Amino acid sequence: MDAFTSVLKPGTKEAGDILSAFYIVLGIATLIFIIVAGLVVYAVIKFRRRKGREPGQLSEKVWLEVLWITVPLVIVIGLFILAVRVMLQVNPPSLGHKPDLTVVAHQWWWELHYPPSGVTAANEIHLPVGKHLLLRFESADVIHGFWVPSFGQKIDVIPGHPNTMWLTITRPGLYLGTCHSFCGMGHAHMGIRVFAQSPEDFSAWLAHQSRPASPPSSVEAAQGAELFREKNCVNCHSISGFMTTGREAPDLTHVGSRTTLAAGTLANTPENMAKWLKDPQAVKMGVLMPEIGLEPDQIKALSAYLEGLK
Ligand code: HEC
Ligand SMILES: [Cu+2]
Repeated sequence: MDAFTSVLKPGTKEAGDILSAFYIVLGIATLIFIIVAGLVVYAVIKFRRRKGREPGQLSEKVWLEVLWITVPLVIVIGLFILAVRVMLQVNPPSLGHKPDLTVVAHQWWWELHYPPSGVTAANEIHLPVGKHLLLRFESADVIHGFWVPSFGQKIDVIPGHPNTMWLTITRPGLYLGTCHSFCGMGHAHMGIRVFAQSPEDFSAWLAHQSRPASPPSSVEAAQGAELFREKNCVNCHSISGFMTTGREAPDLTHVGSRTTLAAGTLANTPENMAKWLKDPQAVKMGVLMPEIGLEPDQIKALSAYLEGLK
């Protein structure tokens, strides 16, 4: 799968528009730099100090004054028109439009809601290619920032002040990003992964996510499910079809289908799941999940249950 990690590799129509505007501005600035620097070098050499010769002096040249006022003015007006056009293209009004995805930032993970289908997920975003989508950003605690470089836009995620972003993804693949506003101890481990899929694949993913969790498929997994209730995991986490009391931690209904754990901190493997459950603080310092104090066989059972939640 293609991976997108740079503003110079745009993956959305909007990011492409922004990058084109950037290149135009860069081109004009480079041209001006070359002209000005060239004239300076020319003047330094041509009019350098020589015995018995003073450099000639110019004053009250009206045509020169008019020239250096109008040329920059025309350039600045041009840039202003360019900027306004790109802003209107990239950021049309979102009032009255329903978001396709609501992202709620938490210390230090992302809660995801797909309002049209009622699906709740966490950390790993799936979106369809080729659709004009509206994303809405909220914060559950402090100021965070949503920054996927190939989407071209940095969005501040501010408590009590939802922000929005429009995007039309043009290329399927994996888009990597991160929280861009320092939000506490776990900030460095608040990664974003966006899987841009064909509309068919996305619909299939969404349909799968909307299903309740599959029941435990082995004796060990059944013990894990029992422990999940006993060890108070349910106070913070929800598993649809099993227990949906917890609201303050990632939804685990389909945790086994994610590629990473704890917002991109670990690859999602049974070993890493066990490492996480043994001591989350050791994996992600400051994390708001306590160390539960589980025995090795309890960790094994819980891992078997959670990894089975595909
Ligand atoms: C006090 C609330 C709390 C309790 C109790 C709790 N967790 Fe968590 N858990 C969290 C938070 C918060 C996170 C998100 C951590 C992060 O990524 O910063 C988390 C993350 C996880 C993840 C990773 C999810 C993902 O999407 O990557 C798993 C798996 C998990 N917890 C399992 C458990 C299990 C099993 C228990 C019970 C033994 C448990 N948790 C108890 C708060 C809690
Ligand atoms: Cu953050």
